[in-house]
Amino acid sequence: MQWYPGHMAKAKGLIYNNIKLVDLVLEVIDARIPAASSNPEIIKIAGEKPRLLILNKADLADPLVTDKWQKWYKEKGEYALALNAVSGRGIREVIAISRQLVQPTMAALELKGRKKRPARLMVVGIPNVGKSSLINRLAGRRRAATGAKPGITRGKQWISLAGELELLDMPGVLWPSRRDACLGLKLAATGALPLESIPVEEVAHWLVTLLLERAPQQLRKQYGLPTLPPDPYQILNYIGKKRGMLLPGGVSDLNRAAGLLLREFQNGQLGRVTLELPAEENNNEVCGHDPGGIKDLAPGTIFAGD
Ligand SMILES: Nc1nc2c(ncn2[C@@H]2O[C@H](COP(=O)(O)OP(=O)(O)OP(=O)(O)O)[C@@H](O)[C@H]2O)c(=O)[nH]1
Ligand SMILES: [Mg+2]
Repeated sequence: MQWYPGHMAKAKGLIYNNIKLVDLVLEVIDARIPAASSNPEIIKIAGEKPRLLILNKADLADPLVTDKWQKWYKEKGEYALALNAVSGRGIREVIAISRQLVQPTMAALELKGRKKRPARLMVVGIPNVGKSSLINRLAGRRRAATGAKPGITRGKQWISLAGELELLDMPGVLWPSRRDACLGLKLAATGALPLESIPVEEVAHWLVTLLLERAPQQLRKQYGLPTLPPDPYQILNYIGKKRGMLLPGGVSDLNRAAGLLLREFQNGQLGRVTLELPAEENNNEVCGHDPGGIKDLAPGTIFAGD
């Protein structure tokens, strides 16, 4: 994934142009990092249009913490639904709430005497949160039918959904915007940044620190650790030995062990763990140690891929 200012400007332009056409914005965020994966700028861009937050990859997040996030959003007057866009769990609610949210707009149009039309939806979100999966879920076979036609224009495609809804067949790619000290670490740990572009050992060190706090037994079980040493590097060292990731001389290859741990975390093999709690003051709790070189980078730089 390459992401640099040129692309960012283009993505921004696409969102500005398309958002005018829709009645509801579905912002897909990662249920494991709801704050770090959302972009509050979308609220400004969307203006008066309602927004529905989709806490996607809910199957990988701690369900109790997801409940807390949902309550937290509700208190702020926002709608947030948990979803697994791969299995489809939660999709019915997404459709039902979407219909409710567009209802006032559609009623107002009708009052003005406008011709009745389906309500229009657009999916937005930062890279890798599951925008395409959601579109496929919502559209089902209908999308395949549209895409299968030869010579399809590159212009806008609307997919009609059940319940008088229409979906823009193209997600709006948002850019991460939070100036959170842990932003880079959180995006890297959840897979929003490719492993090749990040200092894997630093990210794994940070993640293990957090897992020691939130999911110590899962960590222990997954790697057959007899005890849990407090130093994350010792744990990575153990994983390297255990999985046969050795450097010449028989020492553990920490870089490979770190990559393995990140992949297994991203696959859910270390259990359902949420990396951020809803209270603002808790978001930086495990960033106490120096998260290293990627914490201060501007969002555009994080995605520069060089
Ligand atoms: N476990 C799990 N994986 C998911 C879920 N939704 C999407 N994924 C996976 O996450 C990865 C990214 O999903 P996409 O739908 O391609 O995400 P995207 O936002 O369109 O990504 P970009 O187009 O790169 O910005 C894929 O490997 C999906 O299978 C989910 O709810 N649960
Ligand atoms: Mg996509």
